[in-house]
Amino acid sequence: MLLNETAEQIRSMEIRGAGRIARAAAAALKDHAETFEGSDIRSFRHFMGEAACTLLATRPTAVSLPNAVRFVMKAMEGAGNVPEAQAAIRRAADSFLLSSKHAIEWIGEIGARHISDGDVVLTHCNSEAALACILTAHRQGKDLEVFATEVRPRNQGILTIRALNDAGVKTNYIVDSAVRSFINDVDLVVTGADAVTVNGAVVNKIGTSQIALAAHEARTTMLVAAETYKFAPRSILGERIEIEERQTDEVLDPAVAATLPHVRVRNPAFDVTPARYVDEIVTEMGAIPPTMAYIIIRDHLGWGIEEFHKNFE
Ligand code: RUB
Repeated sequence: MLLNETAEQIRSMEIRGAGRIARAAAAALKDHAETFEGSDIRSFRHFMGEAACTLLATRPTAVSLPNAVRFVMKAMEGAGNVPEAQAAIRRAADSFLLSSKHAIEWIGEIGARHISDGDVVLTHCNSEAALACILTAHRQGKDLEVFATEVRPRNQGILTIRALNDAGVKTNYIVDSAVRSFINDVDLVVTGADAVTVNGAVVNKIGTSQIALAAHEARTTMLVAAETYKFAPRSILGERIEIEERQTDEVLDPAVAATLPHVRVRNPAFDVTPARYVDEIVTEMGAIPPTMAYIIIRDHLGWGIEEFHKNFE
């Protein structure tokens, strides 16, 4: 697929969810590299650099996107000519796609161990990683019941209930505001993440922080399922995660909005759940307390402060 098409599909949310966005970007860079005609390595680097910028400009919040782009682009650093650089990009993209697939499988296995026979699990939005935990537990023969939220305004909950229904999981579909009414019937909340910052805060679909708060009040366990490439390296410099604010017509019909001149519609797509409301983050490296985020960023992703010093020099 052409790079611009992938970028448009991410922008329009035809491709959505942090993991899928990252994989689509890695695959797009790989395909794009093959379309280069010429033999000048500097032109090739420029060609790929522009592609990377196009992908990075699609949606601002999911850190999996810059992490995937950086992983693929970094691979060509040592290449001396175009065929070498193309091969390096191909290898890096394939390796990212494979490790992302394995990460989801591992998260499913580890997350499923947190789910017991007879448990009631609540999930929010449509997260591959969170669903992997639930569906793995279901495949292991555990008798589960799920509460899945609607996820206003884009209704990603429909994707979730379809996946659960197709797998034969007993599921309750509720509006977002009904979470607190049902939280005492729930044993475990499992959501995904778009980003995890160095202080263990989790950025995920709008509404996640309210759910975490309700879970905390009810002493219900809150798990976040997230591949390590959702962890935000630049948060160790104090850089904030930008919360995407989407078009207002997703929330209110423009014809109605036009009759309400004093009303401003707000539509943030994500929110931040502080680490203290998250019991564990289930990654492919194991389930960790959110306060261990720095270790993942430094030791696993390889981003100590030294990495930034290089760029300051
Ligand atoms: C998707 C969303 C998901 C995370 C994790 O938001 O918030 O919970 O991206 O998903 P949107 P996954 O629909 O706006 O992209 O586990 O699939 O990466």
